[in-house]
Amino acid sequence: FKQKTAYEIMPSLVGSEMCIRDRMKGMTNKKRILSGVQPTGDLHIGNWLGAISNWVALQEKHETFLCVVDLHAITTEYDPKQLSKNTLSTAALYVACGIDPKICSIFVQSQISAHSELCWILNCMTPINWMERMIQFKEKSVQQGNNVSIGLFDYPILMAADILLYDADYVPVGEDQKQHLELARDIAQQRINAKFSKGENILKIPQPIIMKKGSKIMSLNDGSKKMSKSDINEGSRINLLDTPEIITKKIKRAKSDSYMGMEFNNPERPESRNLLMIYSLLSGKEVSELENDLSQTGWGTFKKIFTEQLIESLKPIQERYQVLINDPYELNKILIEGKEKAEAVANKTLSRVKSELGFFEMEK
Ligand code: AQP
Repeated sequence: FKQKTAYEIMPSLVGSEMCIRDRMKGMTNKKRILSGVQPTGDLHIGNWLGAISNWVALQEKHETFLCVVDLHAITTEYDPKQLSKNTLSTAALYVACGIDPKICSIFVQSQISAHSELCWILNCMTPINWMERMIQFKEKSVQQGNNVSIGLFDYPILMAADILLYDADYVPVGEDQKQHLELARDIAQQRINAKFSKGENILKIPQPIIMKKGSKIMSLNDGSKKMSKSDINEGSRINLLDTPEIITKKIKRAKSDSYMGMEFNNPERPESRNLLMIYSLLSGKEVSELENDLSQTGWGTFKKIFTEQLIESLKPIQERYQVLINDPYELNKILIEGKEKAEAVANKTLSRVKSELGFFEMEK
């Protein structure tokens, strides 16, 4: 996998104002990053190409906090027997994908109670009609039928708490999370800073980082639908831990069309566009070069080349994952160290928010 460097900080959102943390920071001048993935199942290539690979590209130059957002994972139906296993496996995949635990803090969200506490405070500050606009809630609640939890509705506020606790400058995410990021900014700016700051801002206003390529990898069954862990059809996605046999089978069955040659910009061919994008990201070749090379190639041949590339790109991740998942001592150590660093930052922000919002403080 060729590391991407082309990303954009959403132009409409530029301008992260100074906050109290900037004045007090001292420890490092690096800009801070916060991001995470829910342990709702096996991570797929969309999570990798749209989010985790960006963290890898950014980690050297930023102070990076990466959580496994397990509190988010219970906002939809889940299996308690799988939660802890998926949490560990997600953390191991961060490292297997190239995150260096020596320079990044990797931790589990539910281990730091400040996330839930700040979430409650932000709940009380956020107008309900802001929440009713959230597209992901609308989409996911349709899938849940009569079983929609308050947690699912509240998901974006918990996400805002995750981000704001770390005074994150940047939040690298896929396209689907952009609206949630905008909400976090609005809550911080309009409902906390504007109402309660006496001078400097209480909370940092974060900016999303969305990669120009790979920010929305689509389903293998429907090129107009996002690839997703919760899609009931397992064949709609390639998981990072899929074996070569499974990958081959899934790509063979992936939706194609009746055209000859691969194209990127034909609106009638979303599946061709999606696979070309993935192939370009994995091979490091430009889409235009691929379109040229593959203009006379049929789906059968392309799928074979594509499958080989996928298997080759995922192999090193799978090998590193196997080493780590079989070394619970090492994984635990990474998560303990990550938690210690993250908790210190989170608790500091929470105290600051509580103090500025008028909560009673014990005499020391
Ligand atoms: N298809 C995708 N293409 C690019 N980026 C994606 N992300 C998710 N799907 C794609 C990005 O991965 C990060 C982690 O996502 P998440 O697990 O926190 O939740 P999600 O966005 O809801 O991802 P899924 O896979 O669709 O999970 P489920 O089905 O459990 O909801 C985010 O940065 C996201 O943008």
